Parts: sequence; C-alpha cells; structure tokens
Amino acid sequence: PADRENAVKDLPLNPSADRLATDLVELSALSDRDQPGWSREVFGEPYREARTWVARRMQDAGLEVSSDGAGNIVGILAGNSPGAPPLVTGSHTDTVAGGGRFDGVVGVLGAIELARCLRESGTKWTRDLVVVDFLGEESNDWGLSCLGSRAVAGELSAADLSRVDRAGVLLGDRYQQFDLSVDSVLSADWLRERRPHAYVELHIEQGPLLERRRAQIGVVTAIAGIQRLVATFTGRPDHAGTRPMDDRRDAMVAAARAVLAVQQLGCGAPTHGVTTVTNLDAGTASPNVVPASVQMKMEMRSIDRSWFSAAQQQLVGDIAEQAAREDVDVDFIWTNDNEILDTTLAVQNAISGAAENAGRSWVAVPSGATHDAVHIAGICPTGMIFVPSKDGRSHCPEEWSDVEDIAAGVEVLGRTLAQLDRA
Ligand code: HGY
Ligand code: MN
Ligand code: MN
Ligand code: MN
Repeated sequence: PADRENAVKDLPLNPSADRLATDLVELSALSDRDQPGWSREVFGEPYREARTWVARRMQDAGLEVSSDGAGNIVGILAGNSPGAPPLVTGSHTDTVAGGGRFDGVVGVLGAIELARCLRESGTKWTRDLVVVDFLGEESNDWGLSCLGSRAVAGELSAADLSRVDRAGVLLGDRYQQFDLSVDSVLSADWLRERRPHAYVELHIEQGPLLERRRAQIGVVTAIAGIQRLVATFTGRPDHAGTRPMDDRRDAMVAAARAVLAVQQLGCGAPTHGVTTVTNLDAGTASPNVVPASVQMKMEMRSIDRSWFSAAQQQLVGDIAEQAAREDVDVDFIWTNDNEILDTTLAVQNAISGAAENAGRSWVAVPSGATHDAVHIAGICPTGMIFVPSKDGRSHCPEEWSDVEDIAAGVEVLGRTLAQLDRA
C-alpha cells in the first residue's frame, strides 16, 4: 500500500560513512600484530579485546547489550511492541589467520551504525531490532565454524564441544575464558525462544561478481554447502637413494596426482562448484625416505544440489584411481560443514525493493562463502545483502570494500528491515 511505501521511502536513514570508517579503523587495530594482515582468531587475546570494544560501541549506539550463554554479544533497540517477533541482524568479528578487515566486521559495524541512525532520527519500529556479534564464525582448530550461531540455533552438541584441537585442548574448555561453561553454551536458546520475524545479514561479497556486474548491492539467493574431506594416502617407506623408480609405492606422488584430480572436478562443475586442496601433510618425513604416508585436506562447495552429491562420489573414485596408479592405499573421512541454503524469497524481495528505494543498482548472486545466516535460517526467514569486494579478494590482507559502498549497504539493510517491520 502507498502509505507503507512512502513510510519506507521517507525513512530518515543516512548512514555515516565517516563513523563507519572510524569504527573500521579502531576495530582493525585490535588484531594480532605478529601475523600478516589482520588476525583476530576465536578465543585469542585480540578477539577478547575486540568483543569488549564491540559491546561498548553497541552501548554507545543506544543498544541494550548482553552476552548470551553461547558467547554471542546481543544488543537490543526496543521497538513499540517488545512482544512482537524481533528483527535480527549482525555477523561476526573474528577473522581467519592473516585475514582482512571487512569479512564479518561490515555486518556488525553496519548494524551498529543502523541503530545510531534510527536513534538519531527518532525512528521507532514496531519490532525490537536485535544486533548480534556471533562468536567464532570462521573455521578453527576444532574444525567447526559458526560456533555462536550454531549454538543459539540448537545445532551445537555436547559431542561438538568435546572435540580437541592439535594441542589436545577441549573446545568446551576454551569458553571458560569468556566465563562460559558447556552448560551455558548448550542452553543458550533465546533465538528459539523469541523466534525472530526475520534475519538479514550485511556482508562483503568476498568474490568478483558485483564488481564485474557494476552492481552496488548483492541480493543473496543461496549460500553454498560445504563438504570437507581428509584423504590419507598410505604407501611404503623406502630408501630414496636406492629404490628403483619403477618399484615404489610413493604416497606423495599419489597425493600429487589426486590434487590435480580435485582441481579438475571443480573446473568441470556445470553451474556452480569449487574444489580446493588446502593442505598436504607428509608428517615428519625424513629427507632421504620415499614418503609412506601423506594426508590431504580438501573442501568442496556448491549451490547446485544435483551436482554436489554426485561430485562427492566421483571425487572418491578419481582419488582412488590416482592412488591405485602408484599402488598406494587411500582412506577418506568426510565432514559436512553445512548444507546448501536457499534464502527466503520474501526477504530477497524486501532487499531488492529496498535497494530500489535507495536508488542502488542490485544483482542476485550466490554466496560461495558460508555465513552465520546458514544456521539462523533454520529458525526464521533469512536473507543476506552483499556489498562489493575490491578485485573480489577476501581472507587476505588485500581484502577491501569502499566505506561508501558499506554505507549504501547499511541504508539498504535499514530499508529492508523497515519493510519487514511492517510485514
Ligand atoms: O569459510 C567461509 O566461507 C567463511 O568465510 N567462514
Ligand atoms: Mn564472514
Ligand atoms: Mn570468512
Ligand atoms: Mn642410510
């Protein structure tokens, strides 16, 4: 109806690129200076400092801040009907090692800037606005990403918390440094208690599509599923100097052939699919012994359901074939990080409508990266807004987004939530 359109059109929302820039600079200073780029890994000291800073920033913006039992920082801007299902937005502020300054951060700082704009303009929505900095979105030594969003979505189990890292430290024990216990993590159910009306996450694209299509806003249609594989190649140790080349069972050669087979599978994906070998580890190999055991870690991602499961089978066959060529054995351990997620159509439409209201060009894009949104989607209608990444780079020091693009993203986030507030 016209009045709803006008109400959203006239939304006094003018996010400040300057305030966003100031916050981005201050937060990026809270990182591990001994590593290249910006490193703020979950449970690390810089991350602890950053969360104190984020909580204070949320308070300054007028949000009622608390830490839920799962280590997420939750800020609430009360609406006129606090009992109504709330609008939730947010992202994460942890990074990969040697990462960038924008991944996740844009969604947390953008939401805080949105709260500032609403308060300044005296705009009060019907529904509460809930801003969340989710704990530990990036993958970690325990092999489990999205710790905070999984927990509040009820997707984190006691078994998950009893995983150990390379140093034998229990994941559950690491929460103690945030004064949290396994019980508090497993019982953090406020998101399921207060079933949100919708969740919308602002994030950098981390890829080249928006830049190539000269679009200011990405309306995310789907988030790629991720399957991770550890393949262990077992050959035979031999003296590297005396063993004839035609009589070896060289685990390293088998693994090398497998790396190329993995790449070939990804390159052959018909619509959307990527495959990456992220690590080859020959253990404590001696410099004069034919490698007997090599561990290969890889991940594959796709939004194409018909390709994804068949591709996993084909991958196992291709790797086994390459191992057999070297008379090497191989075994496989798969872990499913997350299923493919189709975002909610109504939320996609609210985002594209908001982009048009804001006079911003937009394009529908898939997300090759995973996000907290994947886990919140099981609880409520969910969508994501992308802003462009320079040269499509991310998870590296070169990661960059222009603050004007981020401010445009915040405006579209605000207009999207304003529409959903009335829906
Ligand atoms: O791996 C990912 O896609 C995300 O950046 N954690
Ligand atoms: Mn991210
Ligand atoms: Mn990331
Ligand atoms: Mn010798």
